[in-house]
Amino acid sequence: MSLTTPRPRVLDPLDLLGLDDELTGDERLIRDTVRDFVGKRVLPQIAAWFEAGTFHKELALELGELGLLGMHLEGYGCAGASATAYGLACRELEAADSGLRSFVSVQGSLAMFPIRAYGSDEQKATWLPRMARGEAIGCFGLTEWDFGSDPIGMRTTALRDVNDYVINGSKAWITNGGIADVAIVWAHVDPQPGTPATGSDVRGFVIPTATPGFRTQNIERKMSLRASVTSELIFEDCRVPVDAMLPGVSGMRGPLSCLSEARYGIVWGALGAARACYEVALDYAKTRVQWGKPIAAFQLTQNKLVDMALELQKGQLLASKLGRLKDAGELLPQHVSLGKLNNVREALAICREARTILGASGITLEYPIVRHMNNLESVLTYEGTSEIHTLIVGQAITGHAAFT
Ligand code: TGC
Ligand code: FAD
Repeated sequence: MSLTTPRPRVLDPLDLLGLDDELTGDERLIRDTVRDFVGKRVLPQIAAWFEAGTFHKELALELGELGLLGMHLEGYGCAGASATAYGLACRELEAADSGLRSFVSVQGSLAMFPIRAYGSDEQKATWLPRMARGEAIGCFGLTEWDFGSDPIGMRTTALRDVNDYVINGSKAWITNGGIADVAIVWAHVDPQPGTPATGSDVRGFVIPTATPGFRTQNIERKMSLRASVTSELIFEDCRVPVDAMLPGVSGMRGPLSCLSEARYGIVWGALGAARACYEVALDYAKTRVQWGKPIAAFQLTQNKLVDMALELQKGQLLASKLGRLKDAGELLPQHVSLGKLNNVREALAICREARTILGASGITLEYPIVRHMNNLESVLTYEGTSEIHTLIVGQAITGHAAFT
């Protein structure tokens, strides 16, 4: 006989299995704090920001005040939160907009994480406290115009000149680039002409964006992630001292390990965007009347809603499991690929299905669905495309690398 109090036998349409009931008190507090923040500060304005194509930089300070920047890191003003808490924050931020979660992912996982994990004491002390407070904004430059999924071939170089490195090249599609104070930039160091690039000479540099020879150019006319800044970083004889190099890592493991951190956040974040679309579609279906009854009463609409709710729960189970693995130090990059592949793919499918339930209304910015849908097109591509994550998992289960 069970001694626990039976739960009321009513399904929560947004959480059929009651998965959030398993959260700790601290995790619920983080969930509710972020939900409250985006509800008051972001949701009332996000459609206008998206339409105007602007990111409001002052949000950085507010996110810092909430302790969300680098929240899964220890020390230097970072909150040291659990992987699950970090995931929940990403989920609730992305329920508002993927651009907001992108900002937090890049700041915490792509810019602060490499400094925390591989930086010198001086780099950590200089940047991490200010970045945690949102006073300094970071970006991460790996991709180049000609090297996206296969970054090893990057052309950006850092050549040693006495006590400096001189950096030349460019990075493309860089989130936060045009508003950043510091860039984590990956480059081949002193490459030998004519030698095939293996990636072993790739090193990371911590570069203040005010350094002479460093400029940025924003990428305009995006139809996705419009409330996020995306830029090109350009280096023309950009001279940095040797101690700008991250001393603790060399080779592709450096940037790829940062990607694992950020991809983990996306596994959770995508669920937020999908949940927001499902919630709107469910409400709409209950009130939109055709043939004299709510469209929610039609079997085909119910079929859509049930599939959406089911995929949301499956995605949440996956994210929760990855969170437990991460906290136990057992999370493999391939686990993260499985999560990113599934949850972004399913989130996009949920948003598209939700859009059909709203009919014509679904295409306007009066509702969040088309915004989330368009945003998720970027999320499907960045941090490793769905094809690349398929190949990573494919290699793990067959033993054959099929990238080339
Ligand atoms: P490979 O030879 O397999 O590995 C090289 C070294 O790296 C290690 N490693 C990882 N470590 C941690 N996490 C991971 N995910 C790792 N993947 C590999 C590996 O163990 C090895 O270490 P070591 O010590 O033995 O040397 O790797 P590869 O260089 O052949 O890479 C293959 C491939 C295709 C998987 C990789 O290039 C890849 O993931 N490509 C996708 C590129 C990508 O995701 N770019 C993202 C750019 S950043 C971005 O999009 C930010 S969006 C920001 C936002 O707004 O949210
Ligand atoms: P490509 O690599 O050219 O791929 C094109 C297509 O070919 C894709 O469908 C891909 O899956 C497929 N493909 C490629 N190789 C294979 C293969 N071996 N087998 C099968 N199919 C394959 N990068 C950063 O470094 N920092 C950032 O902050 C950042 N932010 C971004 C923000 C936005 C809004 C966007 C859209 C991108 C951002 N990126 C960033 C870049 C992003 O990581 C790349 O776009 C992504 O890695 C894919 O590279 P690509 O666009 O060059 O596509």
